Amino acid sequence: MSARAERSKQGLSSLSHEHRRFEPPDGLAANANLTADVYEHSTVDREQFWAEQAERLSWAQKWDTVLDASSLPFAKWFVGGRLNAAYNCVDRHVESGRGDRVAIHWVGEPEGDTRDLTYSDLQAEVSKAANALTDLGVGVGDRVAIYLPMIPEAIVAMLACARIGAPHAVVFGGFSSDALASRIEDCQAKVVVTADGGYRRGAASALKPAVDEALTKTSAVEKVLVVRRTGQDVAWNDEVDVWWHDIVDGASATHTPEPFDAEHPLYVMYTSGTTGKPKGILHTTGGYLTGAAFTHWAVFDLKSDADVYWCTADIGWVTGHSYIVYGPLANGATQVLYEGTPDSPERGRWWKIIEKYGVTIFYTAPTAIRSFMKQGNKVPERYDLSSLRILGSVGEPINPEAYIWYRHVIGGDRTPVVDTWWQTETGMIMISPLPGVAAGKPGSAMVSIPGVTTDVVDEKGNSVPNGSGGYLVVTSPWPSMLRTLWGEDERYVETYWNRFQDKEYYFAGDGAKKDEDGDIWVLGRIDDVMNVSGHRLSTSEIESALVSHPAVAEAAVVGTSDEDTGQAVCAFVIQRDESGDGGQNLVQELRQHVRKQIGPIATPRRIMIVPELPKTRSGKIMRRLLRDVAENREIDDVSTLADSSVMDLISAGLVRNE
Ligand code: 6R9
Repeated sequence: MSARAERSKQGLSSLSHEHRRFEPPDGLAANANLTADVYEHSTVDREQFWAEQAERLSWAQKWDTVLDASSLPFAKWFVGGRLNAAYNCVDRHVESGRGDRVAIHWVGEPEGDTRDLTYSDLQAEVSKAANALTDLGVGVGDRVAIYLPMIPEAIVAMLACARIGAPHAVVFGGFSSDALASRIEDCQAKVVVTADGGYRRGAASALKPAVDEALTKTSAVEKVLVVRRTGQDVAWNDEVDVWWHDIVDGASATHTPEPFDAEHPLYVMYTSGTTGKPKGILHTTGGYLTGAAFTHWAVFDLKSDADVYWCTADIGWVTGHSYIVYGPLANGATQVLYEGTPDSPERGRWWKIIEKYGVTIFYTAPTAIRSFMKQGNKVPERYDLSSLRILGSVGEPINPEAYIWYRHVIGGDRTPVVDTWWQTETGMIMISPLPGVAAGKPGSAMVSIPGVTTDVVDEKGNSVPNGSGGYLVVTSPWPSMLRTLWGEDERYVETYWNRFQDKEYYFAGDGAKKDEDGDIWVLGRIDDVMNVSGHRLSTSEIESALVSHPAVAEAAVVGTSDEDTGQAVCAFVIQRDESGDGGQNLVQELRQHVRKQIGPIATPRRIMIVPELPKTRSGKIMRRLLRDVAENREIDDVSTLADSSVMDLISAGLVRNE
């Protein structure tokens, strides 16, 4: 092994100090949807395996060919098959006698503002909305932008689009009018579905003005369909604006869904690239729905007649698409949908909802878990969370301390934690432990789910040995893979498929490590991997070390350029509520702590105690901005920050800390 490879291995092996293992509880393992033999079964004939999973859906016409890979990376799945996604998510459950089952327990942010929708209710609502959209002139293939708060109409609108074959482009309600306008323009949306506003942090927050402004920047839109949610005043243009209650509520509740080709576009979801224009990820119908339904059933061990499922994502993100709308509803699940913020009107709001509805499966993000950790154990301890049986995590690496806290304080040490790795592009969970099979390792997403083949490879695309790190790739097509970038076939090929010569691998843009058992640890985006004196160090690894110190609630690490070492480690740290006032002693102590946990090479050059960290609205830490602060640069564009005043707080705090 070269000296460089040896050094790189040392850097990566420091994660292996995590030796805790959590076996699945006996009861869960004995009744699990999947057992260990599924892995072997899925590899005997991968296409046959996915064909079996596609049988979970109702097809108007069965496919002739499972996978057409003749013009990769433009794959086609279930070629010749025809189905309707909305029929699969709604009508068929009613037809099989499950119409009275609650599909959605909706919880508005104002307390007591709740609504339950059964599958029959959903069928009527989706049918009405499909008829109304048709009346507005939306036809097969037309795009509809959806810009709504977390209210049932958001799901209804998505399914109504799917029902009439009009691909939706949901834009997160927290995005600005500029972001909305550029997305509408890119996909040429004919109709926008929005609301007067929604409730956030205890107050009505307006949405329609952003749509009005966006319409001054694009001429694609013909009609705006507006849900009345808050009752606040809105500007009105009779030629364009239509109230939902005027045309949807009165529409016929009967609508016959037409089956579409398996490869008919289902939706476009925009996601930020590293720079420049957002990418319009295109998902199609048959393969996507198969992947979302199978993984939701397998990874969460869903028992659709008994479980109450809750995913806290917003429908403006892919997690909301696959694991609030398409996966759970295709499976006939009962789920909670919550409109507001986790701490409104009080810090225990989420736990109160879990107690009230007896939530059994809970899926959230590490950033939320860490912010609850920061508040201490007393808040969740006031609630009865004993209904929970499986916890999930998604969106970023979950550091072992947060994993343990989640399992212990929220899961009462009973619940497996499934750390699920996937992306907008993959459409479905790709790497995750199966809760009835795996002995969970805090911090590791473990292995590819059955039917998926991933690997960690070097620069040339060669598989690295256990104990080493490299690039995370998917080595064969999967049913819910993105089909292209909207209107940008070339960028699709360039961004994801051209990284390795002679290898048709999907390049995920994440760094990962295989431990001695061959289990995968996702280290984060490759631009978050630092190189300090030739050692490969992961930002998340150092963040984990910092968070494992009792005084630290949350940490973000960036690599800053350094003449001597290439990059230097710079850490931003939020203190726990309960701990002392921090300052120089704490900074010294944390340096020592990281030194001890990982090694001298990882010792942060600078540690800054800050009150908040800059995050995107989906909760990802914006390391780019922190890098600017650390390198004393002018602070870059903060337009996608959830709260742009955070940067002022950090800069003010820095003056104090220097
Ligand atoms: C589903 C979603 C995708 C990126 C992905 C990776 C990070 C997601 C993760 C994870 C470590 C996990 N990511 N899940 N990193 N462990 N369990 O988040 O989609 O918004 O497209 O983000 O998120 O870096 O590449 P998306």
